[in-house]
Amino acid sequence: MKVIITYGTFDLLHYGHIRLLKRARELGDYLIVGLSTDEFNETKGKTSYYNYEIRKEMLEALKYVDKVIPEKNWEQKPGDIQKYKVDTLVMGSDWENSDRFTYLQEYCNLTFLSRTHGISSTLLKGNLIKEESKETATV
Ligand code: C2G
Repeated sequence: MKVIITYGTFDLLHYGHIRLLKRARELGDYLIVGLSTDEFNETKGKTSYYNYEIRKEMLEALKYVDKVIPEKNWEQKPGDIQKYKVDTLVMGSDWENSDRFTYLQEYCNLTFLSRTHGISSTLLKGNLIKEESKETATV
């Protein structure tokens, strides 16, 4: 069984995430997602709109995702790769050549897939906050 792993925050799940997960799953037979915990997001300088439990619930509802594990730090990846006998680590192209990932090629294959343009959690969060402030202004 070819095991694939990917990591991320996956906040405000959108079609950019879905296209990444779909393509990652198509590279093997089983897809594990290392989902950034709220605490880890803080170290990444990110505050997600949805907390870890909700983001996990949404990912587990996807047919492309077979297992979700917590991503608690940058250093856990070699251990995850060995524990789950990962064949390939997949990330979006924005991570290509990042030293957060290049060293992992000694543990498994690395594949970077093109990032989907025009959509991001940050964009959606900004729109959400704008809409919410409009609603409160009209109340
Ligand atoms: N992604 C994408 N297209 C988008 C947005 C995101 O392909 N429009 C991909 C990213 O490249 C990443 C995955 O979806 O591979 C998850 O993106 P984020 O939730 O933004 O994850 P990130 O903050 O990049 O965290 O250890 C790795 C980190 O946890 C990655």
